[in-house]
Order: sequence, then structure tokens, then C-alpha cells
Amino acid sequence: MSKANPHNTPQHPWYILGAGAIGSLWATYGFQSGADIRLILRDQKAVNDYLQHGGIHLSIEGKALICTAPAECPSSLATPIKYLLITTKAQQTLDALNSIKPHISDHAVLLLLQNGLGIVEHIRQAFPLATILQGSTTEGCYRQSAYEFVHAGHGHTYIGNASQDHLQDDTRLTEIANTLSFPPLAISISDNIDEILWRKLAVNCAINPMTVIYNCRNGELLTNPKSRNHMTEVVNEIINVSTAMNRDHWLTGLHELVIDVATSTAQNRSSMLQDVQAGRRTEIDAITGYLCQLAKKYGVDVPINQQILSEINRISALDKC
Ligand code: KPL
Repeated sequence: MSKANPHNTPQHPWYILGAGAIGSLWATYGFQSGADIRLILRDQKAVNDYLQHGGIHLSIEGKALICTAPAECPSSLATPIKYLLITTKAQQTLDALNSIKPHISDHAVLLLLQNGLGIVEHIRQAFPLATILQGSTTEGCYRQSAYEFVHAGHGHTYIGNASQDHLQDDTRLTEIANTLSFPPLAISISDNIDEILWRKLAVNCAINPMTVIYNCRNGELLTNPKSRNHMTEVVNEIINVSTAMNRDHWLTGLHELVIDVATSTAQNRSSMLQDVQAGRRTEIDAITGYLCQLAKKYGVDVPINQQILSEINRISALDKC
């Protein structure tokens, strides 16, 4: 029996592209609250594994929640996609979107919820009529095994119009936010999502690659004087880039923010450290790489971040040997 949908739902299901930690978090709470959620997995093998595993298992404070939402792969998709939540890793996004492009309606709503920046410009070119939204979340969720996740900490999520995009009015945005606010996940709309994403990028530049270089948890970056100094240098360069872009006011208190995030996530292994340890490609190009591209465009020297970019690429290449 299908569950009643208490949400102010769109007429069409929400498809979720990417069953990593954040995609699985949304899929599970959405499924549990009766929303029409469909997962898009990489291929038929992934769909079979998902079915064999009995769906996604999410544990939260000792309770286990299960999501058995329908899962499809690019070759089995039938219905046109009107609402798509994109939670793939930044570097996988374009390939994943291209694999389902024929199924995406011209005027679809595409909401990106992932670390890193620079992808939206490519998506806009490929889907010129779509409404492209971006989001940022502080929900803490990590993967234990293929379809097992832990919702480790509650956070908040903001969404907003990607800059220069077809502007959605606030009512429509609120409606979209409501259709994805599956308790306990809460989404608010922001009229300056670019600022939120820029601050998040800065925090990710200052923490994620450093945990790989120093091979440590987030909190240990602060207790080791060498890594702490190194982080300060990274942050100073980010502020210089922001100043050249007239965005310095977006980074007020950045040094303190980085310390707060490293303190409140002290026990975490950053997503980049987890990627390196699992032999996966990292998001460095969409994080430090994107910062370095902007630095070049605005004529700002960022030697420390350049060095970090090379170092992470070197470490990732070694892993593949
Ligand atoms: O976003 C993160 C990540 O690991 O990607 C932080 C904030 C650094 C928490 O671990």
C-alpha cells in the first residue's frame, strides 16, 4: 500500500541521483515520510545490489530506518524527470547527468547538493531551460558499507537560485524547499546561496585537503601547530582571492569559522580523507582546484593552495599505483 503523502508535493516524483551519504539520507527520510522518491543508481548491478541488500539502512541514535524506494538505472528509466536532487560527488556529476540526459525534461528543476563549486556553469550549458538550484547542508551522515549509513549529526540545509539563473520567485522556492523538508531534515531558502556556498568552499579548502596531507581527523589539524599554521596560510590566500572578487565581506570571521567547524567535527575523517583512504577520486578539483582557477582569473597568487592541489593529486596518483 502506498503511503499518504503529507507534503505539498510537486505533481511528479523527486528523483535522487547519487546514493552516497547525502542522497541516501534524503531518500530514507523522504521514503519514510511517504514522499514519492526514486533513486537513480549507476547501473543494473547497483540496482540488483540495492535490492539484494533490502534497500538503504540508515541508523540514527540506535534506531534503524529503511528505505526501499524504487531504484532505476539510466537504461531502465522510463518517465520524464521533472524534479532531480543531485547528490553525486562533484567530479561525477556531469557524466552522471549525461547518462540520463534524454530523460530530463527541458524545464526540470535540478537541485545540486554537494561539496565544491564550478559544476553549475557546465550544467547550465547542458540544460539551458532548466531551473538550477544549489544547496548547502550541514547534516552529518557517513557511509558504513555500500547501503548502510549513519546519520551522525543534525544540521540545516539552505537552497537558493544558482547565480544568473532563471529566477524562481520566493513562493515557488519555498514550495520546492517544503517538498524536500522531510523531518528531521529542514530546508530553508536563502536569497544569497552564493555566499553560503562560498563560505562552505572556503571551509572545505581549509580542512579537507589538510586532513589528507597530515593524515588526521579534523580536530587534530588544530592541535598540531604545523597544520594549524598551514591552515591559517590557506585561509589568508582565500581571503585575498575573495577581496579581488569583491567578495571579502562574504568571508567575515573566516579564521574563526574554520576553527569552529574543525572543533565541532573534531572526530570526523573529512570526506576527502575518506575518499583517499578508499582509493576513490577526490573532490579536489571542485574545491582547491576551483579556488586556484579563480585566483588565476583575478590575478591573485595562491602558492600555498597551488602546492596543496599538486600534493593531493600526487597522493591520489600514488594510491592508484
Ligand atoms: O564538509 C566537510 C567534509 O568533510 O567534506 C567538513 C565540514 C570538513 C566536515 O568533515
